[in-house]
Amino acid sequence: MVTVTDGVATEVRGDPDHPTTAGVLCTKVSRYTERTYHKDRLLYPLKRVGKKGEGKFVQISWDEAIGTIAERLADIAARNPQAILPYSYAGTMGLVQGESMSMRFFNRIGASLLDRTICASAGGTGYKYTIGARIGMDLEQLQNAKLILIWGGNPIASNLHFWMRAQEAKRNGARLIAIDPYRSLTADKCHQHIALLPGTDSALALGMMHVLIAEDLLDHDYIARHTFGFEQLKQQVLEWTPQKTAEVCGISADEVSELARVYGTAALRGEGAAIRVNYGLQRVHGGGMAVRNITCLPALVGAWRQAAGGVQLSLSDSFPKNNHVLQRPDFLTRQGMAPRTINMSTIGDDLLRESSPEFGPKIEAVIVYNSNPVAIAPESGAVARGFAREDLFTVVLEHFQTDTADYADIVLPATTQLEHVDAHSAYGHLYMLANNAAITPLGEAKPNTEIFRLLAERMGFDDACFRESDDEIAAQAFDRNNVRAVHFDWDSLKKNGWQKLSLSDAPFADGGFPTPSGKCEFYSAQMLKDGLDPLPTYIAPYESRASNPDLAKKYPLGMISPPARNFLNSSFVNVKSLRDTEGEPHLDMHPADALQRGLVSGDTVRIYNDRGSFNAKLRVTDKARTGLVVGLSIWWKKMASDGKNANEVTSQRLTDMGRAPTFYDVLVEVEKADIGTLAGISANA
Ligand SMILES: Nc1nc2c(c(=O)[nH]1)N[C@H]1C(S)=C(S)[C@@H](COP(=O)(O)OP(=O)(O)OC[C@H]3O[C@@H](n4cnc5c(=O)[nH]c(N)nc54)[C@H](O)[C@@H]3O)O[C@H]1N2
Ligand SMILES: Nc1nc2c(c(=O)[nH]1)N[C@H]1C(S)=C(S)[C@@H](COP(=O)(O)OP(=O)(O)OC[C@H]3O[C@@H](n4cnc5c(=O)[nH]c(N)nc54)[C@H](O)[C@@H]3O)O[C@H]1N2
Ligand SMILES: [Mo]
Repeated sequence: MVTVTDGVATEVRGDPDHPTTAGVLCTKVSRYTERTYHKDRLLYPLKRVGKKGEGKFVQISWDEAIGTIAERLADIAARNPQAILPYSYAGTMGLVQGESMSMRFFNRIGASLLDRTICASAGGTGYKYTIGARIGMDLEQLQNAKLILIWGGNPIASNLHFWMRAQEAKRNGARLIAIDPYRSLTADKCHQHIALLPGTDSALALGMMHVLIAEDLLDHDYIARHTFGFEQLKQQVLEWTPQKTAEVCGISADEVSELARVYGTAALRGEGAAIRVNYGLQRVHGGGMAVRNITCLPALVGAWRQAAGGVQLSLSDSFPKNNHVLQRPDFLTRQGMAPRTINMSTIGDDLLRESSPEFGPKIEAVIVYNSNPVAIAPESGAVARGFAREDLFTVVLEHFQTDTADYADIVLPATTQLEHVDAHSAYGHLYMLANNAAITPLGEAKPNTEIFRLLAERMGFDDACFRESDDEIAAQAFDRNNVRAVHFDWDSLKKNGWQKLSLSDAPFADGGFPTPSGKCEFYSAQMLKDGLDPLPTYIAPYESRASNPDLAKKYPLGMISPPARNFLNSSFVNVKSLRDTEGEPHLDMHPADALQRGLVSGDTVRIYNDRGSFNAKLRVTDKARTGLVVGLSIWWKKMASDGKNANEVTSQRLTDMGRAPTFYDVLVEVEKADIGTLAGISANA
């Protein structure tokens, strides 16, 4: 809800009647007006006049901007449309301002497709192999749970509305257990914190299954009726004794056994045993398998029988989105085109690739919207080198002059959520949402849709879908033929703001998993076909002391870079009140590791490996377990004293499934930074 006085938005509030949020907003979004009216908002189209990355631009007209882009894209498309690449992700997750008009445009051109893997595809894939779809327990049942495992997530920072319900459950007597290598804000407030080594969650789940089976903490009826492959699973987990599990995870054998017992007992008593499996544990080599293994647990103990039991990763597939209508992939088939797919998580390497029969044409143009790849993509030294290519044509649609916008040839000012219309699905709750425009666009900013409409028109695409208004697109966002959304009506959604999907409270109380067998698949034939182990297994990190001792001699510390509470990925970093709360880039290190290196709190340290380095202010704290350093993220590079951020040291290696990045599968060494160099940089800044 937005308060507007004389055409100016003065306050953004939560709707107290909305059941999931109950009127509460996170710290970031409550500052959304400060962000919208920020003095640095991009208000006019710009053309680069300095070197790439330097950030020197002059204002141009919309007519010149659209003309220049259309001409350049038409020229490239005439030779090979696949040399054009869209690059977009989570700036807005709206169905209209995300991938609707934009994808229609790129499909009409026949541009390369983008594999949108940067966030959730590893776990999403593991989850789907096991239970069939990204469906799970409804957040609105959580307050009734008696046990909540918060596994690889920090909801106080990243999912406040989950945390509100977890608190209510706690007041009702629930036990909260955090499984996280770092004592995050959330882990600190749980009854118990299991600080395992990063990337070892799949082993912990195997160890739990071992104990559940060995101690017969099983729902035999649920297993018989609703699962597939139990006998093979039994064999598979035999070796995962609490002792072996404890060694791999760097915890005690008692922690493994106790966790299994507490979990199995709560579920078998029908008390509501809930698992919130999040994203932190997916950003490692075996991230997909970790989620798969965890997703097997509720079926073993029959936790799905209770509405307040089961597991939630994402509820995305609950929403019947009309992607075919929104994005028009039929433009490709009709033109007989089957463009290649570029993985957004390897954009660094891919921008630097020459044409070849395997790769296809060299990338000649990138259109970036809703994303800031120079800051957020892994191994960002390579990403920046790619965007610095003189022969690359780059267009960036943005609110601000981000690290990526500095490399653009043309920057286009985009509207914020206060200025445009959108329809939203969600991944943590079950409401369809309408985003009405509260104010008129600032300056000459335009919605993403309008920008692609103008480009389509200038390129002579006269298909009717390019003339649809944002309301017309939004009105088709959900599929009314699907039982969950039969009641969807854009006009009433616009009036009411939100509308819950029609779904039962406990999705798998009586089985009905949307897998090939119709059961929860402990054994997955599809995984075998896809070249994976069909049964739950352990996949070690690429970079850890146990899996890569040679590398660990040089770089002995693991590093993770999860979201800072006051930033949303790299959004909001330039909002002063929020940045002031975070202060400056920090690195948390355990006292024993600091002592060994002669480092103390307040030191400026250099974190480095073969891929690159960045500086941060050291905080010596036992929040980080030994052997692990933590740099809360994602800072704008240009707002750091050395112009770098944590992604300088992350790698472009991909997860076991889902082709996702391995941001938290990294070894580094840390030393005191050379203050001389630093002083030089800040003097120039
Ligand atoms: N404030 C804020 N909120 C956000 C975001 C943000 O940037 N800022 N981003 C949004 C987005 S895009 C996403 S995807 C979600 C992410 O939301 P969550 O999945 O909750 O992710 P994080 O907050 O990153 O919490 C990840 C936790 O996992 C831990 N972790 C790291 N490695 C491992 C591991 O190997 N095993 C286990 N068990 N834990 C590990 C980290 O220490 C961290 O505490 O949050 C969304 N919400
Ligand atoms: N080291 C490290 N790296 C990470 C992560 C991590 O935990 N650690 N997390 C990863 C995850 S989970 C994710 S989801 C990605 C996120 O990466 P991105 O999806 O790139 O997210 P943001 O960094 O928030 O950048 C979004 C940009 O879109 C712009 N924007 C917002 N709304 C609009 C709009 O309506 N129109 C246009 N044109 N622009 C808009 C914002 O101003 C912002 O600059 O980062 C990943 N990178
Ligand atoms: Mo994400």
